[in-house]
Amino acid sequence: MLEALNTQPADKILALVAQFKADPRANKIDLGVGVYKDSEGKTPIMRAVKAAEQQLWEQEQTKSYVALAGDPGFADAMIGLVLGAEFPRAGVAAAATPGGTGAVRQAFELIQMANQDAKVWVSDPTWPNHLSILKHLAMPTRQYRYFDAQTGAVNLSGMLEDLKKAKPGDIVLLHGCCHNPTGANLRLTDWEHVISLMQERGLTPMVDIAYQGFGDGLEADATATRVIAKSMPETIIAASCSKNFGIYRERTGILMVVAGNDKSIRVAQDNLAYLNRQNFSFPPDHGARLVTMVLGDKALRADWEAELESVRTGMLALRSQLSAELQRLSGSDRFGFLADHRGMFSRLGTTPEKVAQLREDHGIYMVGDSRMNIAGLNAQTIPTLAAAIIACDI
Ligand code: PLP
Ligand code: TYF
Repeated sequence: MLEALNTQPADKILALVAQFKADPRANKIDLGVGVYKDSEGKTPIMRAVKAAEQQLWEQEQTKSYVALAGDPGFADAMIGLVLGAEFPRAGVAAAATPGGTGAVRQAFELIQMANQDAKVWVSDPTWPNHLSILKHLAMPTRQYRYFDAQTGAVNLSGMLEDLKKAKPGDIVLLHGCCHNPTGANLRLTDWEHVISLMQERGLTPMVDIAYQGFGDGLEADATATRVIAKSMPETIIAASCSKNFGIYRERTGILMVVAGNDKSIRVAQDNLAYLNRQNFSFPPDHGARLVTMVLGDKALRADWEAELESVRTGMLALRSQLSAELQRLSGSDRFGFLADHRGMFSRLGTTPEKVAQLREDHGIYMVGDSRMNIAGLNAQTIPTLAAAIIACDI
């Protein structure tokens, strides 16, 4: 049987992790996989998460199953975090999933069950796993223009022009904030245009929000998602807790479906639980419980917010320093976009050959499309990176 299988294409981001590890150079710099690192290169367990974990260890009485859609308390807490405390709970169906990726996968399957012909429109570029899962599910997929390589900003007119070709019932996959891989994001006024177009054409938004709190702040990063959910008749939201709670390996995420009428919510809730049962039955609980504890306890929540805020402002400082250093060395403003980008990533906007040159000649590892993980830098490595970028004539 097994000889009938073909080997599968490797995940290019994850392949880079192994390549970096194998590089013996002491001064190598890892700007690859999207995991937050502090100035010492460590990915810490957040203080509030550690405290919640200790409480949980002391208080948890059973490890029995929870529910197919996960703990309703987790759904309540996450709906509050993503959609805001005022958002009507009755208008949301939700199910816990293994990570944000699990939510993306379940969302695609839900779409497929509802409408086999729906095309999923994704940004060009988008997170490679979006395309890979869509391909695996054999779902019709289209790309809309998104990134303007000249300016390093969003190509809004190209995006709108392409989305005008979408048919009623099609899905538009949007990054709620901190676009991966480019770092370029829509402004609120731009979002209004996208929303109007989706309304006019009868399109359904699917928001993937994996970096809430990494861009402009916890509330600001959720604004677009909230406006979409309020403006559209139906909205699908896949949220990840991996980055903002630093609980990557706990596999914590949630799929939400927002709709205007009770019947739709009931049937969506039923289908979310059904899909969980088909794919893995009960979702993991440990990370979800920690998130619920942190969000539900005043002191833990305040501490978590403070730590997340220092992560966010730290990355912003790295952006400014890199942009300023490149301005100094290049004598131009052409790297100013690095300071305007938000989240963990920025697309430098150079060729795979130059990316290979940075790796081979300078020990600097970034994804082949020139995506850099800003959190992989620190005050000492920024001048090295800037000098290498100039030396490679980028
Ligand atoms: N969506 C995007 C755009 C991402 O960058 C990520 C990566 O972390 C995810 C979803 C989901 O991540 P996870 O499955 O680790 O929660
Ligand atoms: O884009 C990233 O680097 C993160 C982490 O298959 C990641 O989202 C990368 C690849 C992957 C899963 C997660």
